[in-house]
Order: sequence, then C-alpha cells, then structure tokens
Amino acid sequence: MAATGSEKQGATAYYVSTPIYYVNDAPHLGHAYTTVAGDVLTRWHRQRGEKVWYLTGTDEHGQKIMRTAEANNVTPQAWADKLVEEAWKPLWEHLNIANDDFIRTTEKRHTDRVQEFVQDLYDKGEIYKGGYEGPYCVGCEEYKLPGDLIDGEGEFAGQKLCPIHKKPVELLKEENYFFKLSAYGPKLLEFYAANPDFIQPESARNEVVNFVEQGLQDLSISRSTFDWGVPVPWDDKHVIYVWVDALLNYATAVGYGANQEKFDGTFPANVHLIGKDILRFHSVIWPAMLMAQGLPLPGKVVANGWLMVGGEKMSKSNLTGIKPQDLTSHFGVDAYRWYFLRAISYGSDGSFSWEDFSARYTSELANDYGNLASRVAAMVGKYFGGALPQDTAAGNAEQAVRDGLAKAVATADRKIGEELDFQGGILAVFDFVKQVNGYITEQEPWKVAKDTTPEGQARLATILYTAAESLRGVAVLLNAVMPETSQKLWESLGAEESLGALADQRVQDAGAWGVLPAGATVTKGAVLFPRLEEKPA
Ligand code: ME8
Repeated sequence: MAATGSEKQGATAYYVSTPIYYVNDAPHLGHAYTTVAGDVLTRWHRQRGEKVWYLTGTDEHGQKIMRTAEANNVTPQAWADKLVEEAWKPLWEHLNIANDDFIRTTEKRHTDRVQEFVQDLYDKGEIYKGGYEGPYCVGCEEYKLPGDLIDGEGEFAGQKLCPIHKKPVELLKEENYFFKLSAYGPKLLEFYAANPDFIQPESARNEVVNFVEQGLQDLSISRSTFDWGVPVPWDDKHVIYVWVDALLNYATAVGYGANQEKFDGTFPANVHLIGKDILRFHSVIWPAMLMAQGLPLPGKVVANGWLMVGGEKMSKSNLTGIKPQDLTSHFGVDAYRWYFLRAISYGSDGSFSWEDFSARYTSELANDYGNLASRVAAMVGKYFGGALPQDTAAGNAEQAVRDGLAKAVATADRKIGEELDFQGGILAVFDFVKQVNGYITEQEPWKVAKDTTPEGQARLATILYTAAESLRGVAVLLNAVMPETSQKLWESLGAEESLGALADQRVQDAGAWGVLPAGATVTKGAVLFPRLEEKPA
C-alpha cells in the first residue's frame, strides 16, 4: 500500500486541513473552534522550522446551499460569493488564521479535477448505475439508515427525524451512480488495525470500526433531481454528490491532476481536523475513494467534540449561535484563541459560558501571566534602568526554574505538536508561569533590592534575569496560541532587537537557558490583558 500521511518524508509539507464549511450561513463558534485548533497546530509546526501547508475553504454545492439561495432570491453562486467574501474570509483574517490556501468548491481548479477523478473511477469499473430509495437529511447532505433516525415530537410528531439536525428527513428515490464502497470494508478494517492512531479520539475510532464491521453499502455518488453541483462527466443529467465533490478538495487544492510536484510535496494530509458529525465521511468514504485510485491515505483524522451553549450544540439552525466577534470584541482575539483550547479537552464536548471565560481570563491570563510580565519589566526598569542584568549568582532556586522551563517545552511540544492535546500543552506552559510567579514571591526581589552590597545586587540581578529569561521562553511557547500577545512580550523583553523575529525562534529550543543577552533593553510595554469591561447586555 502507498505511504500514509504519517510516513511522509522530510521534504514534504506538514499538511493540515479543516473541513470546508457550508456557506449556507455565516461562521459561528463551532467552525472557529476547529479552524483555530488547526491554526495553532500549524503555527506550532512552522515554529519548529518545518514546512507546513494549512488549508481551509468552503463547500458550496448541493441542495442545502441551493435552497438557502432560493429562499433569498439569489443564485447559489451569488449567495456563496457573498458569504465567502463578507463572512468567512473576514472572520479567519480577524482571528489571525494563517492558512496557506482557501479552496472554494465552485472554483474551476477544483471542479475540473473532480470530474477527472470521478471519470477515472468510472473507467476503472468502480462506479455503476443503480437505484436507491431512502430517507435523506438535507442538513447532513446524507442518506440515513432507518436505524439512525429518531422519532419526532411536538410539531414533528409522527415523523422520523435526523438525530443531528432534529428535523424531518425526506424520502428520496433516485436512479443514480454508485461507488462500490462495500468492497472496501475489509481493506479499511485492515488499514485501521495497522494504523491505530488513524482515527482520534479513541471513542471515534471505536465508532467507525463498529460501523465498518457491520458491512458497508455502496455509495450513491450522483444526484439528478437538482443541478447545483459538478456535472457527472459522462452523463450531464446528473451532478456529483456534494460529499464526493467536497472531500476531493483535500486533493485538488494541493495540485491533484494539475501540479504533480506540489501534489507530491504535500499530499496526503498529515491531519484532517473535523468535528465528530463528519467522521464517517473522512474515515470511511474518503480513504476508500483514495484506495480506489491507488492514492496514499491521510495520517490522521482527528474529531473535535461539540461546543455547547446552554446545554445545546452550537449550530447555525439553533439560536445559541453567538458570533465569534461578540466574544473577541470583549475579550480580545488572543484570549479567544486561547480560551476554547484551554478550557475544553480536545475531542470532548465542552460548554461555553461568559462566566467561565471571564473567570479564566482574569485569573490565568491577566493575573498569572499578564502581571508576571509587567512586574518583571517594571523591576528591571526600576532597579537596573531597563538594561537586563546578568545572572551571576544562580543557585538551586534558579536551577529549579530552568528545569521547569525545559520541562514545559518538552511537554508542550509533545502535547500540542504531536498529540493535539492543546489543553495539556497550554497547561504545561501556564504551570510554568505559576512556578515563576512562586519563585518571585519566594525570592522577594523588592527586599533583596535594599541590600546594596555587591552580593545583594548580584542576587537581585540573578532573580530578575531568571524571571525575564523565563518569560522569553513563555513568549516562544505561546506564540502559536496568542501571537499578538507573544509579540508584545517579545518586544518588551528587548528580544526583537537582540534575538531577531519571534517567528524564527525554534519552539523545540525554547528551553535552552541564557538566550536573552544581558544588556537587552527591557521596557514596560502595553498591558497584555487589560481589565475586562462590563459584560455587554
Ligand atoms: O459539514 N462544535 O460543513 P459544516 C464543534 N461542508 N465544532 C463544530 C460545531 C460545534 N458546535 N459546529 C460546527 C460540513 N463545527 C461540510 C464539511 S469537509 C470535506 C465538508 C465544526 O459547515 C466541526 O469541525 O456543517 C464540524 O465538523 C464542521 O464545523 C461542520 O461544518
């Protein structure tokens, strides 16, 4: 079997994708959650000095988009253009998302290649014509198995509902083209067994393995009752099923069938980040499509849990849809990027509340981290005129801090860079921040400052150097999560001038000691985390 994303060789990029989101509506917290996670992961790898490719984009075909456009009296293309330009791209820019590309499924670079891919499968005998009748959920753009459905209540009493959208399914009967998905069950099971990390978390993996073990049905890959999609190349009365079209973005965006060099240097993805709603598409259908073409399979499919608000899954169709901008205008962009990854273990469901966000902001960001940075800068200013002193009198207490930084670096690098345990990685850094705060409280530099003997001054210098050098490490470690804050801290430590750009500091080397040179100009920069205003009404 061809190499998988986890076995890619050195010259190739570390390739991470988000789902391509439906443009039926503007993005909400749930979409931003996955996209911020991908941004932190890719910034982390960039800061390791690796070549990285971070892809996001939009899914623009299918009935769901078509119906939304109709309801708004515009063409689906005009609707998609408007949403992409006015809602999706501006949000990613606002949240400081450093994606390398943004693919739209209505772009010709995508649609041409989708047709070629499907034609190829047809020519290989992987696709046949057949009939299908079954319950369809337009919200999911998916035929459901009768056993998946739930009984409606209230206004939907007597009807069968989609378990995700809680809306009635529609009975669809169509003659369309089918991909021989059922033939791939045993190969998929073999692949999952050989690659135990392919699907994460463990609960997601178990669900998929159980599902495939029960036997797969062939997949209907065309639709003939509407035309908003990529035409089936050999039969233009049909359009290609929106999920087949959408999944192929991961190949077409990196040069499939168009730029072999780019494709070979990027594909397959090391990590497909998704939510658990679209797990089967990514861990069953997508690998089977690649197997059918003899293409290499992705490294990992990692599913995040649901963001919940008031006990409900955040979604476009329920009223819990708080806009990311509502939160960034109150807490700031960096705190927003930090909060969800810090508060929720990646892979688990988690609830959002203003109260929790406010409490963590104040205690962890403002009090622990922000105060440490401002206290250290103020003391270097007061006692040494803003010139970072040398640490000539280090002892056991300083050694413990140095060890603490080295440990934070190793833990964060493993947890964020490898395990996608963002919470664990962030906590490792904040534990270190706490350690440094404790060190300052114990050493009491403000008392040592009163000792004007050379020994006393050497101790004072050592304490402040130790604290500043610790902050140098913290700035590097938190740069992927909170890039604007890290930059402010970096400048306040005089590091930009003495060490160069923050982005060039290797995260794996951040635990080295004695990097920040004595004499660096430390200034009291802007407050990293200002006191919060009253919660908006
Ligand atoms: O499914 N909590 O697009 P979509 C956490 N177009 N994550 C959430 C979330 C929540 N409450 N709500 C949404 C599609 N997400 C397809 C994808 S990919 C080839 C095609 C995130 O707009 C999560 O990543 O419905 C989820 O999988 C995705 O948004 C669904 O976005």
